[in-house]
Amino acid sequence: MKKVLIACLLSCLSLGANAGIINVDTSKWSAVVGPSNDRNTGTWVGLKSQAPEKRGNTSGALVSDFQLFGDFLFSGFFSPTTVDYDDNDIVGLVFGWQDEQNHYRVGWSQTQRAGTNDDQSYRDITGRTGLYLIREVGGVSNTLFNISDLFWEDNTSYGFNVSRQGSQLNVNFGTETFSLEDLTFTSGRVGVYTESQTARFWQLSASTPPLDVSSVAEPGVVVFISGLFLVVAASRQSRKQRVSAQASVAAA
Ligand SMILES: [Ca+2]
Ligand SMILES: [Ca+2]
Repeated sequence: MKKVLIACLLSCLSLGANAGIINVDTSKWSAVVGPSNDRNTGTWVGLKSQAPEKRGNTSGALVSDFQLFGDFLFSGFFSPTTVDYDDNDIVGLVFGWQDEQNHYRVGWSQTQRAGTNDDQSYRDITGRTGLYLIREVGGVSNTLFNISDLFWEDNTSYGFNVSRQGSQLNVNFGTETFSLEDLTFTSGRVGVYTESQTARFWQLSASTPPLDVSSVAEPGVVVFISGLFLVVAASRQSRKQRVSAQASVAAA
């Protein structure tokens, strides 16, 4: 019985360890109207090679085919400029995405640099520039975080990751990291977006905490929970058998 229990526990733990990994395949993601002033979906290339790229001066979001529930981690890399195209507008990511009017977005602009011929850059719908986190609910924007004078650099690659731990959102985007509490959208799709900007994104990955049974997000987690019940039930049965065996010994 003990061997069976250990084997079951190991197999359950193994299922649990893999439970949170989500298969990211950007060829299945959807190009949609973004959280933008410019109401178009833009054109994305590189979806099959898992490196979504905007080569034109367009807007729009690319959102995942899966939803994340509860705690999660979404990470990757991005570069706003290409070898032959320089611009100064908005590049960002979305999460808790229901639609373009209900989501969180992290956006970053380059804006007009002093002493250059750059055009004035796009601003978020809120009028924000620099780095910002916006919560959009029913088309009403709320700024949760903003550094208005922090801008991305040309010909530079950046990393990002955004995660939820209970009510806490942790955002690392480019050069900045910040955390705050918000429970408005505890589930939704993730994605990337641009406004009037070229950009490339790569090594996108998403996961949910593998052993956190409080967030039942993936079928694997459900399997793990079933397995846990199985282990608990088996342990109880084993104990019951021992107690009844001891009772028999005592009676004898
Ligand atoms: Ca530029
Ligand atoms: Ca532009």
